[in-house]
Amino acid sequence: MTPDLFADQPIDATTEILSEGGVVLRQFATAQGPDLLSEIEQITAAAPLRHMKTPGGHSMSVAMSCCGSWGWVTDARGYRYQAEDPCCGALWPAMPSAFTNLARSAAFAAGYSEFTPDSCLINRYEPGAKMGLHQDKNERDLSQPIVSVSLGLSQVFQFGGLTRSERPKNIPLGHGDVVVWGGPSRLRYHGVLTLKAGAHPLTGASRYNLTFRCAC
Ligand code: MD3
Ligand code: FE
Repeated sequence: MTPDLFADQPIDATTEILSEGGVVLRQFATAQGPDLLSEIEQITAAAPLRHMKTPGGHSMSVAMSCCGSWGWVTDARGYRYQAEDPCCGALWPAMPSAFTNLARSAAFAAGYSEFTPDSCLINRYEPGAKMGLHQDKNERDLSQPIVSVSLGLSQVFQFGGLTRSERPKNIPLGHGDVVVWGGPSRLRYHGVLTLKAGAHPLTGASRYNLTFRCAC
């Protein structure tokens, strides 16, 4: 059976296959929303959300922080993972066990056993923030998937192909939706459209996205 034949077809109440290796687990994290938010608050008290600069000198509209052994950073020197938060030189906060367990169980539900992320990037979008089409390829082991968890306001995710020129599909991601990207989908271009203003009972005017990675 070719998953592509069933693209966009729900295979049960909460699982959608987007592509070979791309699986949406709708509402998989909804029940854990309040716990995840309180972990985010603790992490960002130590490692504040900040608008990093791209190598080209532009300030990103999404505010970012990280936890785990490795954090993703961008500045004039380029994109990379590093063990210290550049804001102050301290190690990034540890990955909470609630994060690790959620990422592992989502990966398992999508067919990847033993997923052990060493990095979690925390993205916070406020109205007007977006992320242009890009590939995630700074990770050492591309055989490992990326697990993404959306919290708060819905935002339209763009799911492209293996080349920048392939026109992306638009997929709304709402509170608690989890997406697992591995196999042939691991290097697909992707981005998110501009967040529209709204009010979410848990996150207010924001959307958070957690991406769990095996970085190093
Ligand atoms: C598809 N974040 O942090 S999550 C990122 O909503 C990033 O914050 C977006 O792209 C966000 O790098 C999208 C969904 C996602 C994450 C990683 C992927 C989709 C992916 C890696 C490969 C293919
Ligand atoms: Fe990405």
